[in-house]
Amino acid sequence: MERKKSNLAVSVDVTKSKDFLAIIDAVGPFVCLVKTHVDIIEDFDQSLVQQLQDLSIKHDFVIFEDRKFADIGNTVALQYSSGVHKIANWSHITNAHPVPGPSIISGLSSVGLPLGRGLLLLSEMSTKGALAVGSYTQEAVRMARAHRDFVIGFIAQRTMEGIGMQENTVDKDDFLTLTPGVGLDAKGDAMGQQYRTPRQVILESGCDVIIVGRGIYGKDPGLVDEIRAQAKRYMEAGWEAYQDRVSA
Ligand code: 5FU
Repeated sequence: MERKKSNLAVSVDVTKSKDFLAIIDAVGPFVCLVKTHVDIIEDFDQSLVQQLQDLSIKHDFVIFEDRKFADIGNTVALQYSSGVHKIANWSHITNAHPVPGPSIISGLSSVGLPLGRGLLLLSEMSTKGALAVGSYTQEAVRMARAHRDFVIGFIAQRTMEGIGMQENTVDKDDFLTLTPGVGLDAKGDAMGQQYRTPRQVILESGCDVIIVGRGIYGKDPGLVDEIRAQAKRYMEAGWEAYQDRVSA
């Protein structure tokens, strides 16, 4: 993030490999991270993974498969390592719902730790009526603190720093907060998504990384110049908000 002066992650939620790779190559210079949902790609094969890894090296970004694991330890270990997608082989970071309890972290770390991977826990969500609130969020943060070798942060709407801690605790968490539900032009979609601006997310809510999908590639995945311009716009907005936060 510091090297590229970018706290922008782009979520590339398209169904064709050709669009997927073209968008990533266009936004690559502006992002610290590319977030994927590989299970929506209709013509997925292992060569796509190779091309994604090549782009990650070319543009210097981290790959995050937004798999949202949510099952027992044994099952998530198999889902992470095996099947069609073999996520652990190529995704630097993945994420999990804390709903099954700490065993989901043990299951995933049995695969991911030896490969040097990292995990994000979903302690909150961006959607209207999300149930990940209150004591659920607090317990998610406790689970993360108990597994600092593998959990590197959260998907959340605000920083999780200090949540569930006794007052006056000096211990600093140093977890990352990556935040979806970010848009400069829209307030939401027809399916419950809610958007806030990079300034609200980074400066007011203390998050680290903005995750932007349709705000960047939304109009037409073929309009590469427009996608590049939007990526630059969000990168500048995100970084400016971060600089304002750290200098405040
Ligand atoms: F965990 C979450 C969440 O709380 N909200 C989200 O929107 C994940 N997401 C993902 O971020 C979602 O699956 C999409 O891939 C992306 C947001 O895309 P958008 O096009 O910017 O709405």
